[in-house]
Amino acid sequence: MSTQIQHLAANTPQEELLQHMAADGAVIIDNVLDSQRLCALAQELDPFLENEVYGRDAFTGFHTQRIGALIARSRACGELALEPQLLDAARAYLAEHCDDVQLHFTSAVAIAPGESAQILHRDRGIWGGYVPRQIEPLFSTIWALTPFTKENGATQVAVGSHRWEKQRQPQPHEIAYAEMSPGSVLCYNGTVLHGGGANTTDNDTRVGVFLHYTLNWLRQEENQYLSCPPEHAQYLPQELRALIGYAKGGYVLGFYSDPDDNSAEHESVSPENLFSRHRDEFDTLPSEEQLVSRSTPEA
Ligand SMILES: O=C(O)CCC(=O)C(=O)O
Ligand SMILES: [Fe+2]
Repeated sequence: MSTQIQHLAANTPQEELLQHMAADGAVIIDNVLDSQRLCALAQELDPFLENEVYGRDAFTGFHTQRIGALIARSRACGELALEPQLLDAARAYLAEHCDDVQLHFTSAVAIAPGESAQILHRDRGIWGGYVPRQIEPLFSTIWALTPFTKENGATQVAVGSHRWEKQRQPQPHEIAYAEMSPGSVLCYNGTVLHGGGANTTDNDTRVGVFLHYTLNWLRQEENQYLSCPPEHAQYLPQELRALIGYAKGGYVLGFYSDPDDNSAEHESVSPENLFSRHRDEFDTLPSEEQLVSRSTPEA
């Protein structure tokens, strides 16, 4: 096993990407985005990054900006969340433990000069350790908008540490840096140890767009219904709305009833109905056999 993060070409077959995720817990796909898409992302995010609001503790980083609600704020970020190569990979990677994935977290993270290295952690810790280790809950992406270098805060990853026992800490030589060019993307799971790097440069801020996917039956880290409320969600493509949670995750999982509707037109229906005049367009009933088999865990 290598202590470097492997780099793959953008046209690498999905199977190979998933092999690296399984072995290393992380992999980089080089040069997925062209300069036009990078410009659009920068243009849409710059106004928010101009607000100089930094983290409030060592974990969020006193020299690090974090901008959320990216689906409501940036059309280019929405397109990125639907990027077929990555979304398909997320679905395939997480398929063992869910019927589908959902978008879990969006953030533009800018690490400015003077930032120290973030403590290494496993992102699955947000669920407090209650998700058993045999269930991998996350497929996460960090898209480089600027170069990521060891000097400017490239994400640190302890390659293969998703297979370590919980207490093991990496030796310095076991930590790799996600060095990559703008338009490249780091994929990593929720169990591999990682953290933002220190930025020791004088004037080189590192900016990445974080889009994390999780099992559609787990609570999302970023509350998408508040970060992208219906007034915003109505303008999104249907697929993106469904991806952030405005869809059912199973027969009844995630249904809603309209509190102001006395005519019962929107009673126990899919959130898709908020945006559609066709009441049951998105409600397909499973057979009785399917319902019984889905309610019974495999031995
Ligand atoms: O900024 C980075 O490279 C990583 C940040 C991170 O892992 C986190 O905040 O959970
Ligand atoms: Fe993290």
